[in-house]
Formats: sequence, C-alpha cells, structure tokens
Amino acid sequence: MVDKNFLPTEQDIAFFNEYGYWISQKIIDDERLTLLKHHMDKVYNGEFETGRAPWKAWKDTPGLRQTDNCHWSDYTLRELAVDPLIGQIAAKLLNTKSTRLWHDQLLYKPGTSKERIKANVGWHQDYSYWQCVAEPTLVTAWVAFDDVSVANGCMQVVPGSHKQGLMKVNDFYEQDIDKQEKGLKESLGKLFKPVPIEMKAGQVSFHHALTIHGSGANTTDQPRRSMAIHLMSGESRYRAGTKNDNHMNVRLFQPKHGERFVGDGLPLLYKEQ
Ligand SMILES: O=C(O)CCC(=O)C(=O)O
Repeated sequence: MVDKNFLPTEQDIAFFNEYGYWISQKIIDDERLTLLKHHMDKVYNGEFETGRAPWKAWKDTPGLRQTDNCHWSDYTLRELAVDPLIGQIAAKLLNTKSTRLWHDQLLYKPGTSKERIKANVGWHQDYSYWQCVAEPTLVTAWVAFDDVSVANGCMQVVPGSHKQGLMKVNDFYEQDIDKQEKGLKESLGKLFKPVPIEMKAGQVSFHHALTIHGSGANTTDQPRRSMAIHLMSGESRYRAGTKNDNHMNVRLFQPKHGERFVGDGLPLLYKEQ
C-alpha cells in the first residue's frame, strides 16, 4: 500500500499540466537513501547481485557518469526503479491508468575535488531521444540521493516548455550552454526562464518528456548522486522509422510498428484497480 499523503493533489496536477514539472515531498527516507548509495557504489565497483551488468552507458559527458538499467543488476536499485508510489504519482501526473518502466539511469556528478572538469547537461527534451514511443506520454522521476542546489549542478527546467512541441535545440551532451541558450531564447523568447530544481535528498522531481531541462557543473567537493526513472503510460506503442530506432528498448524488444511496449523487461509500476 502506498502512502496516499504523498500523492499529488488536484492543485499539484494542475501545476504539472501548466508548467511541465512537479516536486514531491521527501518520499525516500534517510535509511533507504544510505542503502541506495551503497548499492550505487556496488554497481560502480562491478558487483552485480543478479549477475547481469547494466546496459552499457550510452556516453559519459566529462564529469557525468550515466548508467542505464541498473534495475537489471541490483535488487535495491530495482526496488526503487519499480517503486509503486513513484509509479502512481507518475500515473496521476500523466493522467493515465497505468505506468511502466521505460528505463532507469543512475547519474553521478563527481565533486570538483576529485575531477575538475565541467559536467553540464545540455538543454534537451527527453522525447527527442524517445520518438520511437508514439505519444509523448512519458515522465521522468528524478530521485535525489543527495541534497541538490545550483552549487552542485541541480537540474533546471524551463516551465511551460512542454507545450511547445519538439524544439530544434536539443542536446544532452552539449557543453557550450551559451550557444544553446542563444538558440532557445530565439525560439522561446520570454518563455525561456529556467528554474533550478533545488531539493533535499529523498525528494523526487517529475518532468514531462517535452519539458526542456539541463544542469550545470557540480562546483562542490561532494558528489551529486541520483537515479532518473523514466516512466511511460502502460498503453504506449512503438512507432517505427524515427531517428530513435537505435534506442536500446527497440534493439532489445524488436517491436513491430503500432505494437504496445509490454513484457517483463518493461515492468508495470502501477495499474488502476
Ligand atoms: O541529472 C541531470 O542533470 C539531467 C538528467 C536528465 O536529463 C533527466 O533525468 O532527464
């Protein structure tokens, strides 16, 4: 049973619809956070409880480690990636009857004392990487394992940008943020007003797949650790022939055009009774 006090209210859902993001209360307690960080270290040390390695990181930007599908490798991380409360929150925000895991991603930005290099995440919309899903009914639940602020490179979102459709400026790996911002100001005008998602460890931010977001460098001497849980409506179908046909889930499940994404590899987090 999930704690209904943590579910978004009608007002929260209206906020998400208007601005394309929403921040939860602290829903992961400190004991669980300690355990999660320990298991994150285990995965980074190559200790896989299940015997299966995560999907190879697509690409590491300087100073940012991205590791996809740790839920294959570690039971504690898996429990978070398929957390029923997170799944139900996502369903409420997306206004869907069910939510399924699209994939998870561990994110690690080392502190500057260890690695003095920039770790910007360029402005992007997640859906620019997921157009193989026919509709953009996807949301990312970003679980903070540490407190996050501008100083350690918290995520920033552009409120309302999810209503603009897919933009031209879209590159997670871009390090020249000034160049990107010039392009975004040209296309979005006054709408380009980024908001930092500052949170305490254990809070979770949710952003729509079309919300423009990115993050700056971690300038502190401590790591910034998190898991991004990418969730989709349980009704999501495959659209063939987009530039995202190289997505790992298309390569793994080889669906036919128009088929629903289903199966054990894409676990259901929530289904309305
Ligand atoms: O962790 C970050 O700074 C960016 C993560 C991100 O782009 C996402 O979770 O969609």
